[in-house]
Amino acid sequence: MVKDKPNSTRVYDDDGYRKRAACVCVKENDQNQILLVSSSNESSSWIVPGGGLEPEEMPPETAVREVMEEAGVSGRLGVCLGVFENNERKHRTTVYVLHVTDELSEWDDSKTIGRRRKWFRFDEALDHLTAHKPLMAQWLLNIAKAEAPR
Ligand code: U71
Ligand code: MG
Repeated sequence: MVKDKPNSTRVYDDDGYRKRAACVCVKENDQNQILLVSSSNESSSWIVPGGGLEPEEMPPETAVREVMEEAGVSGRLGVCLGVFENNERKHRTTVYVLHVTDELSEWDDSKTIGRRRKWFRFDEALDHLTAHKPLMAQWLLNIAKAEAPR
């Protein structure tokens, strides 16, 4: 099922959940560094970049596209951490690890909505997400299990 919203089209699964994809962005040579972006609605809170699938898109494409749009970074797509659902907001997000190798100085959301990005130590990123997006904090805890680098 698809549904239009301004500038994009939302895609839903059979349960009526909106389909999303996202990347937990880690530094290529230092997996203890996690990149977060400012929230579009609340610029003082930090979130994991991601967004809704477009029609015909597969989750890995969406994840890479959203991270470029929202954070202006790209790199090597790593493991899939799983599909995480938000029952309150009715969406499901397929989450990948992205090993970041390239950072643009300007990107779509920096120019259009002044979205910021920032590298955090793993524990700092976890604290921010726990405070404002506790379900996203779970994504981070999964990376520790999936790649066990620290
Ligand atoms: C917002 C909605 C929204 C979602 C948006 C959320 O714009 P964004 O990419 O930063 O994320 O805002 P956020 O996480 O930055 O605070 O949440 P909010 O609670 O602030 O209204 O998410 P939710 O409420 O559904 O959880 O989703 P829609 O449905 O309003 O578009 O955008 P999302 O899912 O990332 O999509 P996209 O493709 O625009 O990036
Ligand atoms: Mg988004």
